[in-house]
Amino acid sequence: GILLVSSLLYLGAAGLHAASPNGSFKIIPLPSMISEKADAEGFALYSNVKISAPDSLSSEADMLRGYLKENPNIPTGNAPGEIALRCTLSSDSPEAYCISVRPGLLIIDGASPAGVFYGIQTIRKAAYTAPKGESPVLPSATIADAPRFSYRGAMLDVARHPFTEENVKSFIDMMALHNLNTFHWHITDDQGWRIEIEKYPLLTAVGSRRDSTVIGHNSGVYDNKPVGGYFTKEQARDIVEYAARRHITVIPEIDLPGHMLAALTAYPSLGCTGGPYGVWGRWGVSPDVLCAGNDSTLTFIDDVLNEVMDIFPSKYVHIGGDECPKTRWKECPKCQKRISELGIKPEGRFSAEDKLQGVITTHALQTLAARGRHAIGWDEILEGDIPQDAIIMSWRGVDGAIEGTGKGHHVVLSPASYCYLDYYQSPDQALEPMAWGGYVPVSRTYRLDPTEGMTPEQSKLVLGPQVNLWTEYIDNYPKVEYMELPRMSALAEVGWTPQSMRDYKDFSERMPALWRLYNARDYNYARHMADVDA
Ligand code: TNX
Repeated sequence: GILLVSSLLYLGAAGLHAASPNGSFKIIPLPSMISEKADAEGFALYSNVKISAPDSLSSEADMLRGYLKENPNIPTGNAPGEIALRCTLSSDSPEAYCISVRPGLLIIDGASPAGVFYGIQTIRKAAYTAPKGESPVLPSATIADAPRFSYRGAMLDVARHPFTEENVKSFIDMMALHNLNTFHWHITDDQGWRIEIEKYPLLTAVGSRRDSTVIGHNSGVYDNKPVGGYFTKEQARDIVEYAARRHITVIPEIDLPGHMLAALTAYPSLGCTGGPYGVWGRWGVSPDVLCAGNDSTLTFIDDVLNEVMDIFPSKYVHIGGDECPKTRWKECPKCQKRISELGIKPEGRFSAEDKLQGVITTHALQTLAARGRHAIGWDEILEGDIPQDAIIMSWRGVDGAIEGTGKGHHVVLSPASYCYLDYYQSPDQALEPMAWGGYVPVSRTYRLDPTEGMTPEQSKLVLGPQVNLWTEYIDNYPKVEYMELPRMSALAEVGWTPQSMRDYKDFSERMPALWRLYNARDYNYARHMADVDA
């Protein structure tokens, strides 16, 4: 009798601690190295687990606590063990981290707070690999991880349709979950100017409002519903800070000299014809652009960029440069005078007007350089003679990236045919919400290899990939999520995981765990990938 009782006691005591692992690591983006041990015991997660961290990691510790609480399967209770955050790892990449999981102790060691943050994201995702309804017990394991690229971006266009500060923060959270670290904020365009600039109050007073929006693909029929909204400097600074806590840099884009109709409407003297202009309610490329022969244009660019640099501390500022038709410049006496004064001659495939755009780009670059910043521009800026420190964002395919790196520029890859999330993600367009066109399923985004077709020298100049969401047809935030997810997860792996380890089938098998996280957060993701139990 005594023997039986004591052995039952023994089993009972062991049962309290010996939590058996109930799921192996299924992480997107796939870490560089995971080695799971076949221990009978693992690390049971509790939302009130002790988290120890130095003061320098208190923000990361708070984030971790929040992530544990967000998971409906993680219990509170008499939590055994401890999660220790450290920042002692030495690595070439500040974003590198190591994780050690043992019964009772889970250590996340980063090369910097950013590395710790990505280790936390990995644990956060691992906690969704337990079968539905079971509380997660992670297997004993060692993970060593670092990103392939230092730039992993997502662009959101708030010009075609404005979104709220809360929406933008939610977008930033969605990025963090996918280990993305650069938020490209497209904040001005023909259809709206959405950032406060003190020297030019009409940019927002006039340029942030349009009376009506065209229905569908430029049908010619308008809805007669005014659209407006902009971000104050204070709100923008708030967003910068919110992003920084998640190790995300905000890169603002002031798209120039094209896509400027909202600014021209506010200040008609900035255009070649003097207007009047109207904030556009249709889509496409406007022939009216900043006048290149007008001195006030360069002053305007300097003033705006300086105020933008006051708000955004990012090393890079995006100056647009895409789709700038030369129609007006060809007819404008002031622009033609400027061309002859500067002695600009057409050269090869470039007209004198193309090279005039290069003069404006170079001017903007110098304004940024005076404050230690660098310019990013869409691949069209390669058409002017531009300094080598300009960064090329390749969108019209990958050719801009290959040409750009060939000329010694750093590049970001966001080729439309892989990275444009305003394109359809299912072949069945009739069943999908309206999109720009095209067909970019999650498998297509996954197949981008940013250095393909480049020499090893060129490859070193690739900063990383980026997904872009243009919002002509996206007038509500749930649709933003629908277009981003799950394609953002494919981009995450393009940007993070070594190419030799990437495999679409393996990726698909890791998706259901991520979808459980999407469910817990109530993300409105596109579910037609497979009918898995997510
Ligand atoms: C081209 S990509 C544009 C945008 C549109 C987009 C629609 C780029 C630099 N310019 O103005 O919104 O196509 O896909």
